[in-house]
Amino acid sequence: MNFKAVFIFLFFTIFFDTVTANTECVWATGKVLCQKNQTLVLNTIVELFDLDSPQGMNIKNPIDPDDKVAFTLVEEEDGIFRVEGCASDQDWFPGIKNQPEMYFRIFHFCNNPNGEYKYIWPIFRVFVPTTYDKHIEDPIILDN
Ligand SMILES: *[C@@H]1O[C@H](CO)[C@@H](O)[C@H](O)[C@H]1NC(C)=O
Ligand SMILES: [Ca+2]
Repeated sequence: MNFKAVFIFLFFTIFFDTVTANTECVWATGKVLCQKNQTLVLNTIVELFDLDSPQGMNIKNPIDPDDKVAFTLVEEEDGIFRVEGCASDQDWFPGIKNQPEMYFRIFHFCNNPNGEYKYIWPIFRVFVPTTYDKHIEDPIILDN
């Protein structure tokens, strides 16, 4: 057994695991409203994404599409949804945590029977064990 090789292997495994990726999990809950007819919130799909554009915020990166982390279906007319999942982001600078930038993409039928997408900005960085529940108090209005 070559202890030196084992040591070097373990060192690099641990080093790269801790330095190059940062996994965070999200527990999110919220509410969607369709003010013209609340029945139309049924079958809304709420997707949770991790933005992967290098500088975050509202710029899309066409080469490296954002990662879909989780999704859920709105099954009750109250419009309440719950979604959870984990995302992992590259840490570009050793020791500086690059936390995933989370946002919702919603596919809904409030304005159009064929459905349409709505993106909810800005991104948020609220991770387990804290539940991201901003959109319970401040529901997402789907009407255009
Ligand atoms: C609301 O939408 C549902 C589902 O399409 C429909 O059955 C219902 O008649 C609508 N209600 C009103 C008040 O328009
Ligand atoms: Ca990201």
